[in-house]
Amino acid sequence: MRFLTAGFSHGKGLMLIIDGFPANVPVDEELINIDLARRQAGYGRGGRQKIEMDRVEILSGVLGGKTTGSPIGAVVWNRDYSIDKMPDVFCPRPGHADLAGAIKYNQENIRNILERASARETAMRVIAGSFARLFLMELGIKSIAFVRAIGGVYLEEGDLDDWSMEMLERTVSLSDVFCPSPEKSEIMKRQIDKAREASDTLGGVVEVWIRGVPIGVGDFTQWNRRLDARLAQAVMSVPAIKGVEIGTGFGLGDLTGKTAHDAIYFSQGKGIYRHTNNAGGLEGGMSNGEDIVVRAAMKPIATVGQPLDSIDIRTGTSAKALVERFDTCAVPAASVVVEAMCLWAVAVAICDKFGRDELGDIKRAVEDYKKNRRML
Ligand code: EPS
Repeated sequence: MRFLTAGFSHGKGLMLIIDGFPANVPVDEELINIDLARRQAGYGRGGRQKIEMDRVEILSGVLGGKTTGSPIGAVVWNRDYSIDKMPDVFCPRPGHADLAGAIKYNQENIRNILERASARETAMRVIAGSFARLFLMELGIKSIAFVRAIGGVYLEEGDLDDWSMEMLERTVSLSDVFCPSPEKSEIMKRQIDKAREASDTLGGVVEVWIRGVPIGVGDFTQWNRRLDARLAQAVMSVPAIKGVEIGTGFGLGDLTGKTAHDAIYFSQGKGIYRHTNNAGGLEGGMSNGEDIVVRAAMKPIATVGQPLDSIDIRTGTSAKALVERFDTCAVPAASVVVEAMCLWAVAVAICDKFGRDELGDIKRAVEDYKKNRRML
């Protein structure tokens, strides 16, 4: 199962092809549109999101409300379709694809690079992730994404102890910055206001939990089949993401073996369980039945109102970097994109283990597996 995207930020639209998606998965277009709207939302977004109203148009692969097993084709049309009128760009923004892209593709006009490197492409990732979500929901697997930090304001680890997924969902949906704590949300919003006043931008940290993945998805026997490695690649592919952690991640390096690992217990009622989840639901590159927990660090958006030093790539003379319309903070949007990419990586790994042709076959394979493994 794979997907490809195409499209420019200010072109006619963005395109997605998903190849190898299971047949008979019910498709609710409104759920996809809700995910697209979540990506456009969040305090700190710029002017473009006031223009666009991203909605999916499915062109193939779905009939009678269900996938058919054929390639899925989908588009989002841009309202701001102004690519022919956009000014030429010669001064690369530090932190963006501008400089390396222009040199690599031998383009004097950086517009030819940034139109594709723009994070607008992530609308297509969200659609791919929504399809993965619709498939995983059929297997009882669900996810939640939220914002852990913006501009150095953190939701502390302990703040989420004993929170149910439902409570998280409710509080995240009520927050303008997709952070479950109302108090921290307000502080984050004030940070964003301050950055906006200073014509600056802010990054942060997003977090995704995926619940219900059966034990043993992913594989330790080859490097590229490890589910943690696939998640890391999927998440790192999101523009502006500079760090990925699974579970306690970097913090594990500070612990000893006795405290780092999640002791194993069993009871007839609960089955196999743990009291801690430092491993973030992954051991040996495989799911271990606990929540899969992925955290990602997003750098501040590279376009800033008071531009950094740069050069004119035609001459090498000093110049200020390009300033265009920009988001002060896109961390809430990034939580939606990172969630989509995690759902995609898990869906691919599920198909690797249980088959990918047809939903009923996959469901039966999962049930048989659970029945045939002791203690599952
Ligand atoms: C984006 C649309 C873009 C940017 C942003 C993401 O719109 P415009 O360039 O017309 O303002 O707001 O792109 C970037 C953050 C970037 O660095 O390229 C979107 O729809 O997500």
